[in-house]
Amino acid sequence: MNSLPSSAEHAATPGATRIVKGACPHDCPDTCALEYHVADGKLIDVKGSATHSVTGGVLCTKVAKYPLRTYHPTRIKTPLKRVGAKGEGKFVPISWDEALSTIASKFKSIIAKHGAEAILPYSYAGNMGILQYASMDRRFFHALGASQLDRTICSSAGAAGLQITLGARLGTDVEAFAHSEAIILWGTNPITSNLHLWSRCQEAKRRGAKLIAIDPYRSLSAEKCHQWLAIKPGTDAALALAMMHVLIRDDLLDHEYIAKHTLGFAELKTRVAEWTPERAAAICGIPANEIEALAALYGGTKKAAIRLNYGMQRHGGGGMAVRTVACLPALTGAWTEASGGLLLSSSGAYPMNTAYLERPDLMPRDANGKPPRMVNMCAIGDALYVTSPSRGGRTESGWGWGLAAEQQNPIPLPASPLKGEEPTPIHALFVYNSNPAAVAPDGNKVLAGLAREDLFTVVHDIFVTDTARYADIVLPATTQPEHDDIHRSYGHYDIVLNRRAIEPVGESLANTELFRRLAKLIGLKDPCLSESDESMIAHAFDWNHPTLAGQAFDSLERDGFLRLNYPKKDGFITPFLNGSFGTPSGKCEFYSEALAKRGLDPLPNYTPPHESDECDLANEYPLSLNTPPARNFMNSTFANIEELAKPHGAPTLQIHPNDAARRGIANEARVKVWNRRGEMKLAAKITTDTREGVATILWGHWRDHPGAEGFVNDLTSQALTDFGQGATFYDCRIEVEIA
Ligand SMILES: Nc1nc2c(c(=O)[nH]1)N[C@H]1C(S)=C(S)[C@@H](COP(=O)(O)OP(=O)(O)OC[C@H]3O[C@@H](n4cnc5c(=O)[nH]c(N)nc54)[C@H](O)[C@@H]3O)O[C@H]1N2
Ligand SMILES: Nc1nc2c(c(=O)[nH]1)N[C@H]1C(S)=C(S)[C@@H](COP(=O)(O)OP(=O)(O)OC[C@H]3O[C@@H](n4cnc5c(=O)[nH]c(N)nc54)[C@H](O)[C@@H]3O)O[C@H]1N2
Ligand code: SF4
Ligand SMILES: [Mo]
Repeated sequence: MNSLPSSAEHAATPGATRIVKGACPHDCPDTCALEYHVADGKLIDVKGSATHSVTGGVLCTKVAKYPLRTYHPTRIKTPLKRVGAKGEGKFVPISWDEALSTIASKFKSIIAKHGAEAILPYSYAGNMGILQYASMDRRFFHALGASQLDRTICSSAGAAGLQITLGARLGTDVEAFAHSEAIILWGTNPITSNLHLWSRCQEAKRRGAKLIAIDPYRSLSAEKCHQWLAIKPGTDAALALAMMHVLIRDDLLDHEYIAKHTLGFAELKTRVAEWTPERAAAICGIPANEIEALAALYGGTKKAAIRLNYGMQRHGGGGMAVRTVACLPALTGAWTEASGGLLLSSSGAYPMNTAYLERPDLMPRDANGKPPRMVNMCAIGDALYVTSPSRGGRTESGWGWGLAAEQQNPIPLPASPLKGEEPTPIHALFVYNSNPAAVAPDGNKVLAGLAREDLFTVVHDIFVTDTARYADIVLPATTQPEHDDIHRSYGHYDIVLNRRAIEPVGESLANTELFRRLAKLIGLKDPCLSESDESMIAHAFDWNHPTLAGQAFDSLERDGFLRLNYPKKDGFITPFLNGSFGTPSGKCEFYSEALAKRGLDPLPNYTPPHESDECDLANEYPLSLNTPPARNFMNSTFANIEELAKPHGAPTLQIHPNDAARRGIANEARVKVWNRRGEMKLAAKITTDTREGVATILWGHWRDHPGAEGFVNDLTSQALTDFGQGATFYDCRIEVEIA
């Protein structure tokens, strides 16, 4: 490991508290600047930085209790070897030497027998630090020639939608929301998932702004807005098209902005002429007069901000929905006000040295110059479990995945995510920063895959998660105060530095150090595979880029954070004030030539969900299932911390009184929820918080949570979105009955 860096070096008097600057690593747009309070080498408290304006000295409940996680009694402290059956969770401690040499020799024999593509890394955003998320790990798997993982589980549909319309992942400055006159929370629940944006919304509300939530579920945030529009899941694009219809019909437009900075207004006008509020009302389940009022409010001020988030993306038409909603601010000229516009993600703002950090050039190429195959992480169930393109047979082949595909899932399956004539099955899975047994859709298939006797699985984590229970080797990972890192954000425009404050707990190793050691042991020779964390931190951004002009690493070290240079108005970043969109035309593209060239609809449109009210399954499975994240957890992270899990309680199925009455379900009755993919038993909670026709389970528990049998993601689907090949967790039909 590296020696403790400068900020941690000040040897304090015994008992005295030392403060080390950090960054929150969790998958949250706020990327708070932290202060680690350390006494006698122990982390005693974590506070939000008061000088970092976005954080404002405030943390969410989860991270405010961080020492509980860092020193949790169930933390993995040494490498472990499985001694029970896969899934049983029985392990014995082993040394790092034994663990790493087992992995190295297993990988070598798999490569010799099946080729390196039989090895698949599986990682996501357990740690969003630039180093711990994607640096040495990527270099290692690239040099090995392993299959590539397409990391699509969260934001790829929305990223693709934004790219088409705006050409960039940039948006309204989170701090400018405080000055908006109208705020639309569209498919987002910031009290849970974006606390520091919510505090700005509240400030705007106190100043007289009108707040509206568009959501099938009356979330904690929707409850505190002036109005809740209970939209039918997956129909947001229809609503946006009708809003544009009204804006154009009533001339609530910024003609100058449209003329200068947009492309295809005439074509858009023709398209939305068909989208009367009445037509949209029939699709969205929102009355036409409410659509009219929403459009009038939105068009009545340029200080109208849309916080658009993932609710609408996790449906078959999610990419098109984002592309369509993203057209709104250019029509009214809301981009000309700092407190107008739209925010989905700001992650595209940073001048990243991605090629340097990840070294894709290390990947081997086949005779046609193609790099190793790509496996979509949303379809890990199929990728692990169905190892043949014929899908039915092969149970006898020694791949050992047991149950026949038909037996497991009688509905027609999507094409195998393993491309090629006779694809090589995955023989080794290396999981870190993720928990696929809990977070990936179609969980029964994921578990059947993880249970394959011929699959060698390694899990690097802080706890024995639902996935780690299936591992052959489990490796202990550090928590954020135990390693160095540098962060970008997807909700603000700052770089935040994280300095190591304490020694690693037990024998835990950071992701970067793990892959450095493994590369050496396997005999991978490229010098980049031994680069230090400090050097990668220094090279993570292009410091000569205009967005960093006049800024220096030294100030980052001193303050813990710094803000990128972007056009400002009233002191806030206002990215599209003067147009400068990232699209091929440099304009906001109502009409997209890039889509037309691919034979796709070049204009905004409504694409129904895969499992819509009109689909073939709707009679058998009349309800939609919505499974957004719970406030006290971070995806499946924190759900094992008693102090956070207890206040949340057992999972419940929230169901509308009319849907409950039709099924004779009383409040708190135990119900069975099922579809052709899986089932779950839990208590019903009858409430008008979820719209009729939609049942809601707040998600984040681990599989073995008391009070429920079965699991949320056993019900969800591996089908992908229209753009970006993203996940469709909320595009899910179910039926419910008394258990
Ligand atoms: N506390 C906490 N914070 C988190 C997370 C967590 O698990 N816990 N997860 C983090 C991650 S990984 C992410 S990606 C973000 C997610 O951040 P957000 O996208 O803001 O997620 P939610 O806050 O759940 O809000 C999604 C809302 O969309 C609604 N919804 C579902 N379907 C539709 C639809 O078709 N249309 C519309 N309009 N709304 C719909 C849901 O009911 C839900 O209220 O949050 C991050 N922050
Ligand atoms: N039903 C349903 N399913 C969903 C969603 C939903 O809304 N509904 N949301 C989806 C979304 S948006 C996302 S982003 C995914 C999230 O999926 P994941 O990114 O897999 O999120 P987590 O469940 O938090 O798992 C992260 C794991 O990484 C570990 N970890 C943390 N830090 C480190 C580290 O430094 N090193 C290593 N090696 N491990 C570390 C944590 O302990 C944890 O076990 O889930 C998706 N699944
Ligand atoms: S999870 Fe989000 S709100 Fe909580 S401390 Fe981390 S960045 Fe801040
Ligand atoms: Mo996510």
